[in-house]
Amino acid sequence: AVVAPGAVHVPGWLGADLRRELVDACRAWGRGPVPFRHTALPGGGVMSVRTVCLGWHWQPYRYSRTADDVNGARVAAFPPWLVGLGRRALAEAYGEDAGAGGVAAGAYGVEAGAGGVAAGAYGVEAGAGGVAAGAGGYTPDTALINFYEGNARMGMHRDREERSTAPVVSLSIGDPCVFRFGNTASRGRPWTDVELRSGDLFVFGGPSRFAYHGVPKVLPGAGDPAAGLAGGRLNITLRETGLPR
Ligand code: MD3
Ligand code: FE
Repeated sequence: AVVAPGAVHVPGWLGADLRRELVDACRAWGRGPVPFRHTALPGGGVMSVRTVCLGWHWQPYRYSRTADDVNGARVAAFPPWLVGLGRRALAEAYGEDAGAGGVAAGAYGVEAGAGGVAAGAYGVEAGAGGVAAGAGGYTPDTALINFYEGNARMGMHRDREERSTAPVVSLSIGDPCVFRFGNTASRGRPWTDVELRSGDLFVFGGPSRFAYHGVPKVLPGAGDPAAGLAGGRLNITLRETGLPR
C-alpha cells in the first residue's frame, strides 16, 4: 500500500526463514562488539528502545565509526547480504519496472515515465529504467536495529543525519506496533497511523524520506515464535549514510 508519495508498505514481505535469520543475526550483533544499549540523549534522558548499529554507529545526532558513547569499540561491519536484501526490498516495494506506471509511479506520486521519478527518490540523474537502476545502485552502509520491550516507544522525529537522499528500508519482526507517519513540516498532524506486523517491509523514499515519524505504542503480542523471538519487537532500518567509505 502506498501511504504517501514514496512511502510504501508491503505487509508480510519477510518469510519465516528470513525472519529467523534476521533474529539470530540481531541477537549476535546485540552482544557486541557494541552491545544493545538505551541511547543517552543530550538532554539527559535515555531512549526506551535498545539499539545496536552496523557499519556506522548512530549517536544523537551524528554517525561515527566507534561507539564513543558506549564502549568505544568499532561497530560490526555492514554485511554484503544486507545490501542484497535492501536492494530486493526496494525493487519489490517500488516495482522493478521504471516507467511502467502502476507501483513505481504510484510509489512516488508522479505520472509514469516522468524522468523525475528516480531523480526525486535518489537525488541522482536518471533516465529510463531509473527505478531499477536505483535499486541496483542502492548501497546501504548502516543499519539501526531497535528492540522494543515493555512500554518502549519512539517519539516523532526525522532522520536527518544521513547525507544521502536514498530511501530507508524498514523491516519489522515480533509484536505489532502502531507506526505514525507524519508530514515534513512539523511533528504534529496530519499523520497516518499504520499497524506494522511481523515480516512487514516499509520503504521511505522521495518526498517521504524526511517526514516526521514515530512509534507511539507496541501492541501486546507473543513476539514471533516462528522466528525464534519470544517477545518484543525488532525493527531494522537500512540506510545510506553518504559518508566516505
Ligand atoms: C521514515 N525506527 O530507527 S521504522 C528509526 O520502528 C525509526 O523502530 C522506527 O524511526 C522503528 O529512526 C520506525 C520506520 C522508519 C524509519 C526511518 C525513517 C520510517 C522512516 C526515515 C525517514 C522516513
Ligand atoms: Fe526514524
